[in-house]
Amino acid sequence: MDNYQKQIEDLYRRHEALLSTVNTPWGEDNGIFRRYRNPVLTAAHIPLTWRYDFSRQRNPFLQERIGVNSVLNSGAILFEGRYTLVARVEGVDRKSYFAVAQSDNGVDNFRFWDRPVLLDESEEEAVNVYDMRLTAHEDGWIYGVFCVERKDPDAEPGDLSSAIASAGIARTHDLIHWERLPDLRCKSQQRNVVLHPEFVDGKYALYTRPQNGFIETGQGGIGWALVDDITHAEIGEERIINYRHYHTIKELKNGEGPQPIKTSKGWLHLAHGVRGCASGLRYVLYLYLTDLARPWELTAEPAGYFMAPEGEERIGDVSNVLFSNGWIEAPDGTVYIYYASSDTRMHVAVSSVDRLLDYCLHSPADGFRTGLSVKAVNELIDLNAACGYSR
Ligand code: M1P
Repeated sequence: MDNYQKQIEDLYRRHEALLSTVNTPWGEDNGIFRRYRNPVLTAAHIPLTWRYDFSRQRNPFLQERIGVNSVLNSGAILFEGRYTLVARVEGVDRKSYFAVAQSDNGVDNFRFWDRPVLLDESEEEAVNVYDMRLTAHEDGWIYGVFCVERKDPDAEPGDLSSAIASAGIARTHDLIHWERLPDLRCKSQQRNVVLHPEFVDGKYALYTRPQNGFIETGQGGIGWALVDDITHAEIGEERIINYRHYHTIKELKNGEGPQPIKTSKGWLHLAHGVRGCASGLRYVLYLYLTDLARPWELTAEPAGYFMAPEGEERIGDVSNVLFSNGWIEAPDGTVYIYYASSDTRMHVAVSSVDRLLDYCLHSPADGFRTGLSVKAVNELIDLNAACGYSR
C-alpha cells in the first residue's frame, strides 16, 4: 500500500474509533439528570466523504476541502425505534445546514446518514438556516421548524451585520424527503419557534419568540400563537406565556427549547435563559410546566437554571452557552436531553419524566427578591429539622 492510500486508511481508522467510542455516565447524579462523558456529535463526526476529496490526482496533499466548524443545536426524535438527531452542521464558511445522525442507544455511536438534508429554498432566498425543532404532530407529519436568516434589505450601505430572522417550516414522513412550506408570516422577527404536537381548538399551535430585531427580544418572552393553516402559516395575536424577569437567569432573553413532553401532570418544557455579565452572555437551561388542557398556562417553574455550562462545556465558539432544541422520551419514561455547549458540540444528559416532574413540582419558584430566597432556605431547614436533620 502506498503512502497516499495509507493516509486515507488512517483517516478512516481514526474516524471509526471516534464514532464507536463507548460513552459512560459522568459526574454526579444529582437526582435530576446525569451527564455523559463524551460529546455525542462533534465536527470530527462528520463523514469523511463530506470533507475530503479522495482522488490523488485532484487532492495530492490529501487536504480537507470542505471544513466543518461545529455540530450543534440538534432537533431530536425517536424515529423507527432509533435515537435520531437532526443536527445543525456549521461549516468553516459560517453557513449551517441540517444532517441526520442516529444511534441505537441514544448515548453513543451516532452516525450521520450518507448525505445532509436537502431542503428546498424558500420563495425568498435565505442566507442561513439553523436550530431545527422536530415535532411528530397528531396530523401524521413530522415537522421541522427552524430559524431562517436573511440580510436586512433596509440595512445602511456598509452595514454587513443587520439581519432578519424568521421561522422556516418543512415536513416529512421519512426524514429524507422534506416538503418545504412557506415561512411563518407575522409582524415581528422570530427565532426559537416550536410546533406544539397537538391541535388546540382545531388549530396548529406554536411557541414563539417575538423579537424587536435580529438580536433584541423586546419586552416579552416565550409566546403562544394559533395557526389555521400550517401550509400558509400566519399568526395574528401572540400571548406571552413565559416572561423574562429582572435579575433572573432569563433577564435578557429566553426561548423555547424542544417540543414539550406530554405528561400526566402537564406539558413539560425545556427552555434557555440568557443573562448578560462582564464576560458576555450566559445561556443556561431551565424547565417549566404548563396545564395539560391549556398549554399556554404556566403551572410550575423552579427558580433558576436546571443545567448550566460546566468544565469544558464553558469553552467554544460562543463560550458560556448551553442550548437545547432536542430531547427524546423513550418508551420506559427515560428522557435523553441533547444539548450543545458553547455553540460547538453536542452532548447528552439522561433523566426521566418522573425525575423532571418531581424537580418542577417540588423545587421552590423564584420569589424575585433575595428575602424570599432566604425564606425558601429557612423553610427547607425547618422541614429537615422536623424529620431529625438539624445540620
Ligand atoms: O449563541 C447562542 C445562541 O444564540 C441564539 O439564540 P437566541 O436567539 O436565543 O439568542 C441562536 O443563534 C442559537 O443558535 C445560538 O446557539
